[in-house]
Amino acid sequence: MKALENIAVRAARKAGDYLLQSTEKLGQFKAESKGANDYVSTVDRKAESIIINTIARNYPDHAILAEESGSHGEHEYQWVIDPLDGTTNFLHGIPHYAVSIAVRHKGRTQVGVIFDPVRNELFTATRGSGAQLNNQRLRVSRAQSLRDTILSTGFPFRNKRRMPEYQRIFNALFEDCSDMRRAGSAALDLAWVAAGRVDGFWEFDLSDWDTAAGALMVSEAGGMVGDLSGNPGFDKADSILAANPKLYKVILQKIR
Ligand code: 2AM
Ligand code: CA
Repeated sequence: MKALENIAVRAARKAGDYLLQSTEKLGQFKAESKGANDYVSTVDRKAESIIINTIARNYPDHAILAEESGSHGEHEYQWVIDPLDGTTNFLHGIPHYAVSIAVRHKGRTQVGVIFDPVRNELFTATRGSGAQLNNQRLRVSRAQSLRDTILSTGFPFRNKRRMPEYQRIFNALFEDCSDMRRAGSAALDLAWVAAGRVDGFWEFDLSDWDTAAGALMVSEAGGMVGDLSGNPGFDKADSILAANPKLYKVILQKIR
């Protein structure tokens, strides 16, 4: 597994460094209508091909599931890739986005890597070996109730019909927690739960590549990941909830 993690780290760093360099040119395109949008799509695809080429040089047979190019190949090992998580932030020049790479064996995530190039923070996890930030061991927060907690969330901005359902949960949790954050990168939200910077994270309608690496990160840091109905074998497409095991239960009770 260490060999797989090393390749995932190499790919994530290369792509992240490329993203960071690319922000410098963003201003030039902002003046044109759709200019910045098209530029970011190009950057996104290029970052993805940097990652896929790095993997293919080492593991040419492995299967890939990537946000931009979709699913290709069939193999016991599958790499799940989000080359730019936090696209909206990136587009607007907000320095909060990441590269997320997971490696699955027979459907089970074994390695997760999330790289934040802006802060040069590398989050890594290998199943059974814990989670690290720049090689320092991570642990989820110890909060036993919502009191004094900060919860991170994402708005259902692509599916605004879910706003009433979202607001009901938001209101219930906001009553008891200290405050909420909406930073705009689900991969970093999960990495920050693993790091204990935020006590929990919840969002609707995410994709596999947003959460694959982060979910392993949280569980290897002692946390729990499931959905807002309490399913641990969760359907990420519906919702995700991550927190320490006790707080996870407290949140479910509060929103029920
Ligand atoms: P992205 O930047 O790669 O698009 C923000 O709320 C989070 O939701 C980001 O992690 C963003 O990933 C993700 N996201 C946005 N739209 C999405 C969609 N239609 N499906 C899945 N994830 C989405
Ligand atoms: Ca994403």
